[in-house]
Amino acid sequence: MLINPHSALIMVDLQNDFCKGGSLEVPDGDAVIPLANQLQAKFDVIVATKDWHPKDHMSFASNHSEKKVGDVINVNGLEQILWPDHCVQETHGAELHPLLNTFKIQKFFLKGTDKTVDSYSAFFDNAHLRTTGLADYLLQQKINDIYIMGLATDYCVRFSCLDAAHLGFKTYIIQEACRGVELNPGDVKNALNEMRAEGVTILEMKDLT
Ligand code: VGL
Ligand code: ZN
Repeated sequence: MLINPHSALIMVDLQNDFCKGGSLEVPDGDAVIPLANQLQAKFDVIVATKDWHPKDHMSFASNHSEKKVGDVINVNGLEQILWPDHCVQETHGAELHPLLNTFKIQKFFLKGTDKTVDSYSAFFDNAHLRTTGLADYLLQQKINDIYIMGLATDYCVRFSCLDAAHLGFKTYIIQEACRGVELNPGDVKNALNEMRAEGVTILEMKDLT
């Protein structure tokens, strides 16, 4: 398929902590980095997100006594999964994967910076109270179509795709260029089905050549 000129590539959380040896390693997460580099050649508007937490972030199990990774707590009425400490601001784990090309990235959008609320989506925090500025940025550049890839399929990629579709962007996910945490078997498949049901188009790399 042809990529129309009013398209943007959004690369989600291609950070060390989600890759091999990282604290919240996504299985085979590194495999998407070369695909991110290939995809960038096809786009003029390219943005990237970074999960960017203060070290006292409430999504870290370590910040709750008597809780462990994987436990689910309730924060202001929202379910919150507790994660290992990850993507702490200004640490190696929060840096982009060293093999990711960055010279075409126009702007970075940071999420999860407020210690009181998590933020999976590239657009809004999980309570949908604050925006990251990404939607306005894309609208200013007359973007209609959004292509999303990155980590992790069942969390940040999923919620970014759902918000993009709900905001009215024509939204594509490049399936092979994403990997999931898969805390429970089937999470990635379910996430893709949910996205499809909400109007997101699932693409393969070969569809874009
Ligand atoms: C993510 C869990 C916690 C992600 C971020 O990037 O998908 N997952 N923080
Ligand atoms: Zn996080």
